[in-house]
Amino acid sequence: MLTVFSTDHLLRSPRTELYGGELVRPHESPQRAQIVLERVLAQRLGEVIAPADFGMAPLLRVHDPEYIEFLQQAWTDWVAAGNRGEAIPDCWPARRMAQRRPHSITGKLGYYAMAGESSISQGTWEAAGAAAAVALTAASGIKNGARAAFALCRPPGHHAARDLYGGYCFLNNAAIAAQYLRDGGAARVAILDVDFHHGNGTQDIFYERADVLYVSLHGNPADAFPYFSGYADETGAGDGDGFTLNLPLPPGTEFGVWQDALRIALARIAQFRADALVVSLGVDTFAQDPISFFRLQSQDFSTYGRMLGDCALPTLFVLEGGYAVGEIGINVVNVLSGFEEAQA
Ligand code: OKP
Ligand code: ZN
Repeated sequence: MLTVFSTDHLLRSPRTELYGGELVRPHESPQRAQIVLERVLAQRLGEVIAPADFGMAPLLRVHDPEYIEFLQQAWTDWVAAGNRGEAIPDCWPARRMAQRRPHSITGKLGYYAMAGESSISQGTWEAAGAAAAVALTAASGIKNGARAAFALCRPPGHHAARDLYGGYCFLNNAAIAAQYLRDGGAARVAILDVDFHHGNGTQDIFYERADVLYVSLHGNPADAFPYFSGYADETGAGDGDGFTLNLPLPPGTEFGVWQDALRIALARIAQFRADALVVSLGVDTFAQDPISFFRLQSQDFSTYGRMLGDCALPTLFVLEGGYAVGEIGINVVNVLSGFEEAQA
């Protein structure tokens, strides 16, 4: 399987994450990608290439132009305003308040943030742009007939909506890739989100569309981030009614129960007759993940990788979460190797 990787992910290296009432070292760290890359190489998964340049057009198919401008300018504006720490919002357009875009950078941070943990620091925009290019390059492999490709990208993307960042995400890499596949001729694209967290951004981007199916297994939002998205009764709207499927699962969920939910997800994807599958591949379902509450073991990632391979669809894997850094490489590559075994 082809892997696409860019060292430009290193440009996203903030010092802080707002966590438990403290500013801690971020869970979403550069080390994550380096460890996944090492495992890809050690297991000889296949060729590793750098991304091509796709320009801004494919980003603007998914994201709001003013939001993109905000991301490009945020760090500069934050520093110019005299702030000494990293850029964190502290005021949001909550219920009954004006939903307007302020001039102030602090106001803009609140306007565009769906959560407050993710500090913006120097290089964040450049790294997010490189992650999207990684996803697009891997998607172009699928478009050109590859059976599978792996976008080894960070920062992740599935919490980023058309005009929202947060949950460690800035550009929605999987959504940008799915839209690129649609624009390249795939009539129907399915997105399967196996990250522990609900992909509120991906769901929102395609919520009113019947051409991109969004299916997610995740920690019940009543108990888990992002708290305000991912309930089972969110099923799509308008033309997209019935084209979102959320399968929230409770604290302590073991692989057997998770696998039953995956079977339901894969049945819906088969019924949809997708031309291509995009997997939002987060391995924070792992039992030892520091911020999640499922109980998958490393061998379970191989088992479900084989189940994905059995779907026999052109499949693009896009890296999302996974914060048990010691095992992130093993768990990610177990999914990809399981997929390839089923193909064999
Ligand atoms: C990003 B991805 C837990 C706080 C969680 C944000 C989590 C973002 C996850 N107490 N804060 O979906 O892996
Ligand atoms: Zn996650």
